Amino acid sequence: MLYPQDSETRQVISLDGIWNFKADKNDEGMDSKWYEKPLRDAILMPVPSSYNDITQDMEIRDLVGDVWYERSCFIPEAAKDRRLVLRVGSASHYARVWINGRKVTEHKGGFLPFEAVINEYVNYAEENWVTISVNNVLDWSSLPPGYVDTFTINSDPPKELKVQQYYHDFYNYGGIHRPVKIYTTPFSYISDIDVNTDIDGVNGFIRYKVSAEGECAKIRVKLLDESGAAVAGADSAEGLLTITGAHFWEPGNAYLYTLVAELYTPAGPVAVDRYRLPVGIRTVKATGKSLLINGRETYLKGLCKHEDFFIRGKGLDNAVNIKDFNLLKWIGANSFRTSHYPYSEEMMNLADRYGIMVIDETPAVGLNAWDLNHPVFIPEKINKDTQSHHMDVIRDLYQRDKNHPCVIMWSAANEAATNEPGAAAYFEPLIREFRQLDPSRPVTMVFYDCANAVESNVTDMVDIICVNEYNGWYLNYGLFELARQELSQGLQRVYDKYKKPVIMSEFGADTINGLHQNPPVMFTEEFQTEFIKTYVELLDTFDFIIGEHIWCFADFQTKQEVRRVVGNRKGIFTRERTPKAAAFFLKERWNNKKEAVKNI
Ligand code: GCB
Repeated sequence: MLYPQDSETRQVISLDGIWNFKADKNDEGMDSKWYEKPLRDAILMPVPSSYNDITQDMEIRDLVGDVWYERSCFIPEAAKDRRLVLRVGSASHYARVWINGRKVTEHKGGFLPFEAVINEYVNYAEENWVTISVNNVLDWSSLPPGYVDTFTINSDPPKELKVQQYYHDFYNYGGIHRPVKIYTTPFSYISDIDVNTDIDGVNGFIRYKVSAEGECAKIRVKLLDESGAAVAGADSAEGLLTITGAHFWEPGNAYLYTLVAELYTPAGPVAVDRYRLPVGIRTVKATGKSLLINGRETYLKGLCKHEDFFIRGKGLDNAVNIKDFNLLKWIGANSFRTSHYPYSEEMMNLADRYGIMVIDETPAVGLNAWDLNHPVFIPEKINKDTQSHHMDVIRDLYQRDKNHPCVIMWSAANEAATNEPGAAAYFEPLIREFRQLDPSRPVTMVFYDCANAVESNVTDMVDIICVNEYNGWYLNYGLFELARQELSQGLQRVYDKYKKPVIMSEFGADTINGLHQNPPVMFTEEFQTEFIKTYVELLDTFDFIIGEHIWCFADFQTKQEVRRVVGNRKGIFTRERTPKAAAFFLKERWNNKKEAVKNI
């Protein structure tokens, strides 16, 4: 799936801005066909943004159900001979789209884009109305999964209170979270591009395939270096480009070539469609104890992130994203995980450009009730429907992100109850699918602690084992020596059993910015620093550990519960991106620790 872009043959019209909005508090919009007429009593709502924190209305914040968005737009007459595609970057979690009252498409899943050809729905040189309903309900077939509890409040008249329940630890923000665009292509157009890169000594290779729809007489490709000079090219839809003395894409040194693909029809010598794809030449490989990037043993230094900020919740914010990359650079990180769902395409584009490696994760989080007496991999809960949606997500995620050099591995899930008997049959086809789609990248999964990784029925299926640990925080509170000893034994057991590289993919402590005590106690900045220091010093003693990702980058919003003080406070940065004391410790450590350890 190609990211919409302007070119000589394509145009992108942004529908971002202020939309009309109505929360469907009485669940009547669909039956009353709100898509047929302008919304009544609508309020204003920014797009992209979560709607939850925009108003002062708690009922809107906590709504479980549909919200409606609507705006007008014009399609110029000049676009009449173009294919028109409406594309929504993401809407959480179920979206239905109408144009001028006619249903165009619907889409399940809150973290991936969807699009539809809209030529037959639009008026030219006349106002068009786009209506999108977005439902935020999580059920057992969605990712993340959840369920809704319903209570009756004995008011007069009595009212029904719906409460969304879920096991994952981030706020269930809803709304249109990523850009909405209409883009044009010619009717004969480039529909997809696949690239796969390889290296040999100083030379780079790009195996490419350009797919097209409509009439196609010829496909031509040209590879430009960063100065714009052509360094390779071919007159075929697929093939191999050789770049002698290539610049490789490396962490911290992100060289991007541009593959210009052109489509010619029998009509003439002028390209009817042109698409420019950034390409980074690099290889990724997992071996016994190592992760190799371009054949060099590489250590991941970084943090897990969230898409989360004040007011806009999970709405795309380019200012925050660029700030975050500057903070990653400042602290000396070379990587992050898209915990716990696919991030925006805009974020992935930035990671390519900043040279930050990404573990790309599906939204499979919260597949765990944390209670062996209440298993979740059973027919009434995480079942065939969940699995089939998970499969769709894997295919769509691969299609969206396959060409990003920043993506160095796929993560199938976070902290699922993989020790339950039903988990293996659930995950086996999913992990197999990732592998079949993409033999060029390792597949991982995140286990909730060493014991889980050792006991789980799934661990053996992945190439790299990601382990989260909170020993010293959720257990053995503040007992650093004991935590270190147990963690050491646990990690050794994981490696001894599977003989695969291990990433310490989460470890951290809630820390309220400005709280101090020495010797350290929980929640103080001194404690967070000491906790992280204890872990990383231990990690340095193992040769099978290929990376450390702190939980987490910044404080973030969660649902309300007694463990959380206005959200999860394990950030190394506050939610407004102020460094806590541990940030300075990590900056010192990471800036002095080489990511490329040795050539293999
Ligand atoms: C975890 C989860 C993460 C939580 C974190 C915590 O293991 O993967 O989503 O936010 O722990 O802080 O409890």
